[in-house]
Amino acid sequence: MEYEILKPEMKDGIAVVTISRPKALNALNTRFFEEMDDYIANLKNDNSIKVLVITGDGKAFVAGADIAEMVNKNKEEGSAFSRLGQATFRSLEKLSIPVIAAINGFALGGGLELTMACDFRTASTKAKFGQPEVSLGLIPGYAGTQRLSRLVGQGDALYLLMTADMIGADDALRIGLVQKVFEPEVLMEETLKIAKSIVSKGPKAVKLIKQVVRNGLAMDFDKGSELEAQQFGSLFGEGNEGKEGMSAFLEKRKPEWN
Ligand code: DAK
Repeated sequence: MEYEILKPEMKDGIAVVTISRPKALNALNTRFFEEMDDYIANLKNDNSIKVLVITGDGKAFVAGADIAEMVNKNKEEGSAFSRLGQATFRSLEKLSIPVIAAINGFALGGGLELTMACDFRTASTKAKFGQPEVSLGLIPGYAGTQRLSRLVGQGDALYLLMTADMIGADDALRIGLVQKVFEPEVLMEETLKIAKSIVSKGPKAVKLIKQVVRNGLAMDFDKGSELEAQQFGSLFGEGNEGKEGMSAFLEKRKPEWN
């Protein structure tokens, strides 16, 4: 599929996809979701990619779902748009590799929800965050109510959702909405350093971390711990990643991952 909105790049096991529709502050429209579905499907078949970074072009990461496209939809069309977006966000979240949002500017509404479907977030000091849906007489529709409250806790989530206030990168860092903040000119460079550091780690272990943390959160503590124990064990034994990593440490050499 030819992309009009996505700008994909790949280097050294890291895929970077830039959302580029700057005239509408990269607002999410049907075309975006179709392209993203295609992009995710291709990534799933590409074992050379170990980490995905998503960023935005211009002054926004994504300023929300496309209000101009949504405004004239009837109920059926609104539901179809909703299902399309929800499915895309779920398949992004279910990718086995780590996904990092590098938030260069506005991350509002559906844009903030997109970052929350990623595994963690880095941000420029110029980034702005908010869930302004209530200003439009809406509520978030891409699981923003669920993911935000799980990420930052009930009080900060309800504050952001009820007031529609926009917060800056420092506040986002303080409440745990983003994990690192960088000056705008080094955001990508620093984010790629983090991605490279992950690429150097045991690839199976990295994928298991994602699987155990994400699946474990949907379980009670004991079941989650049992899942951890099972997957911990799967890394042991001849030919397995844990064996290689621990042997390399003891032999004072770099591990050679398969
Ligand atoms: N959609 C469409 N166009 C947008 C847009 C958006 N979300 N945000 C900005 N634009 C367009 C503006 O209309 C403007 O277009 P022109 O007038 O130049 O043609 C252009 O981008 C530049 O924007 P501004 O001129 O407004 O730029 P400023 O720097 O002055 O302001 C701003 C930046 C981000 C503060 C402002 O643009 C703004 O407030 N934008 C709207 C932000 C917003 O409300 N976002 C949330 C959208 S609602 C659901 C699923 C999802 C959702 C709901 C339900 N279901 C599954 C049920 C999600 C809803 C949303 O995300």
